[in-house]
Amino acid sequence: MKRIAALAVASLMATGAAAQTVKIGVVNTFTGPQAMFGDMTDRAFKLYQKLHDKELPSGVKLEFVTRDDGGPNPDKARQLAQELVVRDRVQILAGVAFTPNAMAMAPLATEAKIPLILTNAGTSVVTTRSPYIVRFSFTLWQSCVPLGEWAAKKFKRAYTLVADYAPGQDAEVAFAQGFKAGGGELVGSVRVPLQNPDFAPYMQRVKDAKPDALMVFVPAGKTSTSVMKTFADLGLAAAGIKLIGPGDITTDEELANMGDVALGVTTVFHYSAAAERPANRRFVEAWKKEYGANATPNFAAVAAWDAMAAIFHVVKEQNGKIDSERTMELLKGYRNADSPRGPIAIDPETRDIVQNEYLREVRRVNGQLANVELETVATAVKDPWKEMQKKK
Ligand code: VNL
Repeated sequence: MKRIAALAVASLMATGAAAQTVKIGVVNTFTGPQAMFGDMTDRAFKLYQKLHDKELPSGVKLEFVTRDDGGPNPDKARQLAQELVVRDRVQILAGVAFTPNAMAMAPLATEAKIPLILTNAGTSVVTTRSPYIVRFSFTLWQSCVPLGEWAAKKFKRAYTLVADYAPGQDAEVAFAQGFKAGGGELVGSVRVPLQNPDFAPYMQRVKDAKPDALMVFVPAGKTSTSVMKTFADLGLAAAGIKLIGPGDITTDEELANMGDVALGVTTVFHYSAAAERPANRRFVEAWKKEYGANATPNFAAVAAWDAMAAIFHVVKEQNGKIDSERTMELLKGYRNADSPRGPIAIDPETRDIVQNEYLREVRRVNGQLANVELETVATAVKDPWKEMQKKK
């Protein structure tokens, strides 16, 4: 062991100004109904690097070691993260679509003192599980409180249907809080299995209750499309029930697969590929140039894009010699006034993202379905759940 270390040092010295490689371990979902998360994140990481590579200090390189957790599977995620840290000696961990996986990785980040940069996992509590976690995605509380407040102005009676795990529970509780505060009446709420759900019996129950609106949260991807289809097939739209939710249910890349049933669905979210901000136009244009005219980045892509910009920042500031404490210090003060989603910042106190929330409606734009931003319903939103905990 000692001899190997000595050899390594000798060979570094022999090459003079040694090339500095920063190793980043990625755990994400590349297979199953939520495979788009891995794909979007990977594409965003690669595109950012390609366009910004020259900004890295000379001799500094980023190396990615990427692993598929296969979906909501905390044991697998923990094991992969452990291998990345112990065997591959990564200096930063990134990615993670599913909350239970991020929760399982948190103690490892703490023990190994390795920053874990989340590009999805949106349950509020996640960032409290390790001082080494920083989140570049969103929380369900950020979108669902303003969604509930907006819905209360439009609808008297609402029903909620959420995937039965942590972020679904956050969405349900946050929406109820906003909706009831605005004077709305919640007539029912149902939680559906996370894996392989058949939405039909639940949708039938909702239809029978005759609410004005149905708020849905499910993990974004193919599952969003099956919700949309069942909603239409069982005649809820025809019965005059309005479908609303956080943007996961109208995830940009699935709109074409959903078809006209998605028209008019209203959501609150922090990112739409259709947003007119110049930074977003440039981002979407670069994406299409790289991945084809039919490729559309979504919220997972923008989270990874912004996370990579932050990784570049910490690598540049440290000249490629990554120290975990210094990295966390830099990430805590991180801000970007010009993200494709608008201004973002990391709250130094909670290490969670601060961002705007937009009210959007699915409309046809130039022949294609798009999440058209109608208004900014909340600016510079800190995670409302954490703000509430502080007051307790
Ligand atoms: C989560 C949140 C997962 C939103 C999602 O899809 C999503 C999570 C995998 O925190 O687990 O769209």
